[in-house]
Amino acid sequence: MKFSNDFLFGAATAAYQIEGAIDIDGKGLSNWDEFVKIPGKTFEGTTGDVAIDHYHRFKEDIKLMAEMGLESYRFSISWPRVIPNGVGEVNQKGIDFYNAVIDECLKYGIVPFVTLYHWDLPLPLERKGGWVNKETIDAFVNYASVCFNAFGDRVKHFITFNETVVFCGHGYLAGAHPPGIKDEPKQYFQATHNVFSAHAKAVLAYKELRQFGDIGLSHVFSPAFSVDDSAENRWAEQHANQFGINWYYDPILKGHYPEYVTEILEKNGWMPEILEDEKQALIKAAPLNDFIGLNYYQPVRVEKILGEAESVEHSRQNSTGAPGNPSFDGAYRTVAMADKRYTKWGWEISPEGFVDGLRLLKEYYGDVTMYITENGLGDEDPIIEGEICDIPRINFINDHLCAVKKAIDEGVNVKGYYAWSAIDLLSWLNGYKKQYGFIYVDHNNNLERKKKSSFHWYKDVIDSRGENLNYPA
Ligand code: BGP
Repeated sequence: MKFSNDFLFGAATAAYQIEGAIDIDGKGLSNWDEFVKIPGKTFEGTTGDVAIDHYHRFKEDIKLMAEMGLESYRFSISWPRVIPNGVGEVNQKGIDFYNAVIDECLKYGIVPFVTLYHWDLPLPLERKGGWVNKETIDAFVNYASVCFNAFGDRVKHFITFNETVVFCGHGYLAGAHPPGIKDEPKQYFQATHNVFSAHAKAVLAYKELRQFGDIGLSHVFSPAFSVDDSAENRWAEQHANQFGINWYYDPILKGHYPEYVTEILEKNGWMPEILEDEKQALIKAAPLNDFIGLNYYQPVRVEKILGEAESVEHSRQNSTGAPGNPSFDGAYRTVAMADKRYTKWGWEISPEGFVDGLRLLKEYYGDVTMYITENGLGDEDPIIEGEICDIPRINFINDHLCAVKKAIDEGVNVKGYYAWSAIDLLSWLNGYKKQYGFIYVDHNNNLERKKKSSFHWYKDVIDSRGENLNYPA
């Protein structure tokens, strides 16, 4: 029951959620630095101004990760720390910081897995239209090239974008992430297309440098399953997966969009503007992607909306991931089911859905290399006699690693697993209350770090290469 020796056991974070130091050492402001200051946008007004102060404590944090036996650390680079205005001058102190983080990882033999864009867009670019503005594509490719040149000698795994569906969906449909726009499907599809174009052009730029590393992108993977066997709900499942999976992976892996979706976009006037050079970049880059990343937290259970389309009053609460909303096009709704298990935040716990979803991806995209770039349990961890006893997290990760092993044994090509998160950090909309880490951060005591039960458990899993997992009978 061991995972192969080249399988990477890792854990992940993202810059805005850990670094703090938002205006130190030449860093420019990001769209998030501004957005979190708008009243009501985040849980109890929490911000990443200080976060967990990783900017000043990264050595201590990476030392702990090494002690945990982590083989790989996925973290993101803050674009405005590297290029404060998004374009133009490069901030050497930003480059120095990430060089130090990378070198610290390598000192312990930890493989750095670097995300270039985990949602913090330089503010001047957001002001000029953000991802709807095509200038952002070139700005990203330039920023990516700066990173390849600065870090590519030591970083051999790059993720261009994290979860396009989340930052564009929340940005242009739900209004819950910057730029806070609601119900604008035309802008939403334009933003996603611009992101895919930026990805494709960055892949081409990377391959031209011949740095002999791997590049891909990460998508939140929430496979849709019908609530029952009825024809209409089966239709809802297909429809949801076309919009939620194929729209996101087809342009990357096949170099073109799924016809099912484009026909609907044409009919509704939602089709994005696709320039010829972007079309060519997608086609050329498709075979050059080395992997896809999957962030799996939960599947979605769907049923078709019969009759009048429902509308939803968007709020922070109904944008934080629990089922219960109609789809943007009013075609189906996501539902919580009586026979399923849910977290305190209403996210379904389903390792079975993970295996089924991985099977589905294999069916769609064949033998593509995959990394699970996020998976984990958001919880309020119990503290008993000073110990952080996060047993539910241990059970969650155990069951999901077993699901990954099962899929691998069935021939799905998964090369690594990154728990979300390495250390407790800021949840974008849920503040510091929702914890994910192996390492606890005490916000009442100078951000002191403390190992949780799961820290010791994950170390044992890595040491035994998964042999001591509690596999289902
Ligand atoms: C993913 C993001 C992460 C992280 C995680 C947990 O979508 O890539 O950055 O935040 O979700 O989400 P939450 O903090 O909302 O529970």
